[in-house]
Amino acid sequence: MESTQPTSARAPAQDFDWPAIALQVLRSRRLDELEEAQLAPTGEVPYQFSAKGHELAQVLLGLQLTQGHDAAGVYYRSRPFMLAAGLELDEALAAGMGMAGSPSEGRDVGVVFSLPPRRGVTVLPASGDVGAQYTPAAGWAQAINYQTEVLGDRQWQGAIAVALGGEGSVASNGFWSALTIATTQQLPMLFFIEDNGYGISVPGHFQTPGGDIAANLAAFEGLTVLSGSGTEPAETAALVAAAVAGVRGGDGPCLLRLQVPRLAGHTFIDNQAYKDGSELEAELASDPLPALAAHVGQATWEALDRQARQEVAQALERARARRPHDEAAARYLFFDGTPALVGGSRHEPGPAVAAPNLSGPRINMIEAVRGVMEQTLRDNPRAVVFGEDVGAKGGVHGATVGLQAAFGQQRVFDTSLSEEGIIGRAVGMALAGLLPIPEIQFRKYADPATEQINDLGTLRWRTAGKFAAPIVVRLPVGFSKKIGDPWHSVTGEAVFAHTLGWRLAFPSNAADAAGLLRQALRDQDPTFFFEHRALLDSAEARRPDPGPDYCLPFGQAARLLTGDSLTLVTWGAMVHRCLEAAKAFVDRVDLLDLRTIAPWDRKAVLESVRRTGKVLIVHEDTWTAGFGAEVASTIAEQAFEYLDSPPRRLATPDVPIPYSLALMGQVLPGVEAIAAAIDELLTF
Ligand SMILES: Cc1ncc(C[n+]2csc(CCOP(=O)(O)OP(=O)(O)O)c2C)c(N)n1
Repeated sequence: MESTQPTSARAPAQDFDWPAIALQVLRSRRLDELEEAQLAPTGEVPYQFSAKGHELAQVLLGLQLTQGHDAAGVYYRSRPFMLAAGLELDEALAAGMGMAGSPSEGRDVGVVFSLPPRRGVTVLPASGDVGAQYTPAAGWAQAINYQTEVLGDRQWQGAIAVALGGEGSVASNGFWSALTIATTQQLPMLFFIEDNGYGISVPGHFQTPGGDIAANLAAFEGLTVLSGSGTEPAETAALVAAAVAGVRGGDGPCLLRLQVPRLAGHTFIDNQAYKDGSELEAELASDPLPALAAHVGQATWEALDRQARQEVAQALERARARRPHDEAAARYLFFDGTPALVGGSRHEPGPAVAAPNLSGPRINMIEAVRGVMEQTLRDNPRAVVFGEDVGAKGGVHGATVGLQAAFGQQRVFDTSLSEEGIIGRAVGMALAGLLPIPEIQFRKYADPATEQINDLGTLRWRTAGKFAAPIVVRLPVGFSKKIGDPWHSVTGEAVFAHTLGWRLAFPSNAADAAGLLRQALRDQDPTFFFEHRALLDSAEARRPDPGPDYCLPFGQAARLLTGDSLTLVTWGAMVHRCLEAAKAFVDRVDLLDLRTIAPWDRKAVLESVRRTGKVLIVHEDTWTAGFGAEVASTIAEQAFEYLDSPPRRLATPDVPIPYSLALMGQVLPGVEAIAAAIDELLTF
């Protein structure tokens, strides 16, 4: 095998504890064999992934991540690493069986792991999405620098973040996004690529030209690249040690590519028909175990193997004695008062005032948002604000003007142009104890971050409450007063309302914006915070500054008009159009501004509809499966007998927002259309 020998001056003349390494390798191997021979065929482990062939490389890595604040982003073939990081054999088996007492408590696939630190490394909650492990690891790496340089916490000195991945994952967005972040910022991050030549059945040359990511990255600036065997004990050990020591020692990021065989199918049901006989033979010939046996000596090897087999057999008994998981499946989606073991800001919030100060100076929505961020940065040293153009420029909407000058480039910073990177990095930083407040420049540009958004929403749930990454993502949304278009004018709240584990605020005025943002930053769940472009600097959304402690809990609608004939439910910029339209129907319209979409105030809506008997729901997001459908169906289910007419909706038809104002006027619900709908319903 071709190899780039470690050249780093930091490459240590390390004494490796070969018996300890061999024992971990053997435990992993015997575990895989047990599953393949017995537990997968009988269905006791219904979804089995073997790591045979990868063990040596991973164990060598795992045994070196002991700093205390090291972190690893792993993937489904990382079980040997997990064992080296402190996962018990019976936990590993219980995970595959879906039993209680496993890292996910039966919620996730048995090899999709997470682990609070046991031997010095935190295993970040893994994802089933190939490549999704990279950007959170980059976020942790950035947090290492933040902890030492900004917070002065010397315990983080020398910590590193590692992301493990197969060669298939080097084609993923997450890999490139993290590589950009780590190299441009010179973060202490190791990309640990286990190249087994196949992504399920697809050969490596589909993932990177020529199939060798190390060769292709040889000239990448700011990156140390190492490559070689992941199966020859001395060589693999030297490479892993050099990579870890270089990153720990401050050399900046490193990519280490190790060639390993995959000695089983992708999963248990994959028969590898796409490999021919000679290839399978060659793979068997590069099994790392015989070389390792020779390295430790046959007698020692055999004794260790007996020990490993016995441990695995005993672990099976213990795993089988575990209860099937019996906790409510709905638990841990949101914070329920049980603090996570890893992640979330431990900052003590200031006092909360429930009523806004009504005599403060009038502020617009963008000032309200900026003010809360400024206050948070001042009061909480763990708060960080970032996104595209938020640094020197102060954001394309002006929300962060002056913040970088006031708080410095490590607390308020521009990012590379990758929304996956913005959200994934935020996840890693939150797991490392910071409070990230990322901005996505426009709602539509959250599209590339979808994977990280979805994975974050289930992170607490997947880890049965052990991990949490509360972040508040600010997103300017909707049409602007002067212009529309399909890219900058999306609201799309229905998609986010459907995204599990997230809360969503959609304020219609400056005071609500301040109260909701402050509340979101104190709470423990990931939150989308919508800032409507037409309201950022508009007279209708201007309000007296509600004061520095004003907090507005989520799920509380505001009654803006009181009436007895029709309930009008709306949110965001449509609130102001509805207010205008309702002027012609004095005392008849009960107007509710939902203010938050997740959770939404069902109680207030149902109470109102039970009084009025009629309801109109108005929103800017498109019609089909819009959030209005959710509100309408809830009313139909829970207040049907009170209704005097069918629930009605008015929304943007299922077309994009056009550029020309005339065309835009055709699609957005306008004051006249709203008034006509109210009129029609009242006379129904
Ligand atoms: C985003 C995403 N796309 C596709 C898949 C399906 N899938 C699971 S594993 C895999 C191959 C990954 O290969 P590689 O990264 O080389 O790792 P290996 O399995 O070889 O260790 C694919 C395509 C997935 N899980 N996630």
